[in-house]
Amino acid sequence: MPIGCFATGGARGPIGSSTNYDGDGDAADDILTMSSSGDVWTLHAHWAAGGSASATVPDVGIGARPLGGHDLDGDGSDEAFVVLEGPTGVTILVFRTDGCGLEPVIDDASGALFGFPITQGIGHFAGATCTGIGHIDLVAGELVDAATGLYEAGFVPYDLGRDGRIRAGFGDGAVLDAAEVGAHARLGCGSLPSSP
Ligand SMILES: [Ca+2]
Ligand SMILES: [Ca+2]
Repeated sequence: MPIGCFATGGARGPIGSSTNYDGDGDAADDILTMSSSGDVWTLHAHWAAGGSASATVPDVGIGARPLGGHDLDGDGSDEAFVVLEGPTGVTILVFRTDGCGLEPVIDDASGALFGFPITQGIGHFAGATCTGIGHIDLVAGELVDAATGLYEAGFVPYDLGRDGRIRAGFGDGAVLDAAEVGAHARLGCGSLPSSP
């Protein structure tokens, strides 16, 4: 049983929107909060045993808030999911606990932060499903035939490695009707809200 993360100093307790998760895997609830100062947004993990860790959240549009935790790679510690609010939907960023610090999950192909959209707009949609330890499937599609209401969708599986980098696998395509789009245009990762 891990003893959990702690540090001397650092603010303890929620600042604005907060949510519980277990970022250090000690089975005690830690707290995720967001703060902003000018254009700089910062995610904070407040450890149950005391102290906190933080990471800068880049490219925040309208606003950002912590969504909650899900152990994406099965190492016993929750990854932190953060919602970036945009004009046409939301993008989800994922942060992992590295030692007792917070680090963003990196897209191995681009070297940039890994982010995925959850949207359902006019003629397009995107969603994501956690499909097993280390795996997340992203789906996105567009309306291709207004008369029949059929969407052309692509599914791509991603694997999160213990190095904190996430890698795309081979994608697959499908044609979906409106009801199927509604079922896929959401987040499906454990107890996280499906429509962030
Ligand atoms: Ca904990
Ligand atoms: Ca984990």
